Amino acid sequence: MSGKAYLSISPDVKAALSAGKAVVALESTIITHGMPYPQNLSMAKEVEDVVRSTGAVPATIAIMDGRLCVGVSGEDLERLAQEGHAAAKASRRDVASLLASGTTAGTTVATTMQIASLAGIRVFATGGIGGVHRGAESSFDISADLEELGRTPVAVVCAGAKSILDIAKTLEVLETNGVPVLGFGTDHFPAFWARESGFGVDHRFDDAESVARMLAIQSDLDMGGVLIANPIPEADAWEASAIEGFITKALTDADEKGISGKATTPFLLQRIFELTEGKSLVSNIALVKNNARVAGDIAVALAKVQA
Ligand code: PSU
Ligand code: MN
Repeated sequence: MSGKAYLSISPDVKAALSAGKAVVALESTIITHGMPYPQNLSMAKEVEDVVRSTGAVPATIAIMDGRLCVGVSGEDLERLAQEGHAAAKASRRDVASLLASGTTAGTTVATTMQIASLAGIRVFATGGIGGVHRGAESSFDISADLEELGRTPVAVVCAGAKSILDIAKTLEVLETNGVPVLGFGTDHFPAFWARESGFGVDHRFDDAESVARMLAIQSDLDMGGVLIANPIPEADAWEASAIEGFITKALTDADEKGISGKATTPFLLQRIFELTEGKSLVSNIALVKNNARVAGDIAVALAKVQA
C-alpha cells in the first residue's frame, strides 16, 4: 500500500490540486501547542482567509482519526484547537504510531512537509521553524525540521527562527543538510519577533515570481526543501534586545522545571506569552499572516511557472 492511502484530502484542496491550482499547506502544531485557545482557532481561520485572498487554496494539515488530513476545517479544526496540549505533537518519528492508534495530533513543520509532499503540495506557510536549541552541544536537541527540509521538496515560508534557539548553529545545520535559505526582500535572516538576527541569508529574492522560478529549478534538480525567510512586518516587530530578557527568563524556568525534548518549544512559547502579557502572541499572529500572504503569492506564481 502506498503512503497516499492514508491521506484524507478535503474536496476543495483535491479539486485545486487536480486542476494544477495554487495550494498552501498550513501546519497545526502551531494550533495545538503554539498558541492558547481560542486565539489559536481564530488565528487558524484568519490565516486561511489570507491565503484565499491571494488566490491560493489553504490546506491545514493534521493527523486525526487515523488519517493524514489535508484541508482540516469546520468542526475538525475546532476540535483540534480545543484539544490544544491534550493533542499529540507529531514529529516524523510519531506518524505511524499515531495513525495506528487514531490519536489526534498537531503536525510540526517536519511532519506537515512530509504530508504536504505526499499530497502534492509544494508551498507551506508557518510562523517559525524548529532548529538547534541553545545548549545543543550537551542536550543534542536539534529539531527534525532541519532534516526534513533537507529531504522533502516543499518550500517553507517562515519568519526565521526564534532566538529561543541557537540561530548560528541552526543555519550551520541547514547548510550541512543542503537547504537553501532565501531572504524574501531582505539580506538578513530574521529572528521571528525581530526582523534581524545578526546573520545573513544565502540568497535574496525580492518578488514571488523569482522565488517561483528558483523553486521550479530546485524541483527539477530533485534537491529537497527550501526555506524562505520573511521578516515580521515592521509594525509588529520587537527589537531583539527587548525580547531577549524574556527568552532568557523562559529558558531559566525551563531548566529549573527540567523541561526537555518535545515539551521544550511549547513550554518556551507559553512562558514567553505569559512574560510579555500576551504581546508576543499578537506579533506571532501578525507574522504568520504575513507568511501566509507571501506563501500564497509564491504558490500562485509557481502554478503559473508550472502550467
Ligand atoms: N516555532 C515557533 N512556533 C511553533 C513551532 C516552532 O515559533 O509553534 C512548532 C513548529 O510546529 C515546529 C515545532 O515544527 O514547534 C518544532 O518543535 P521541536 O523543536 O520539538 O522540533
Ligand atoms: Mn527537539
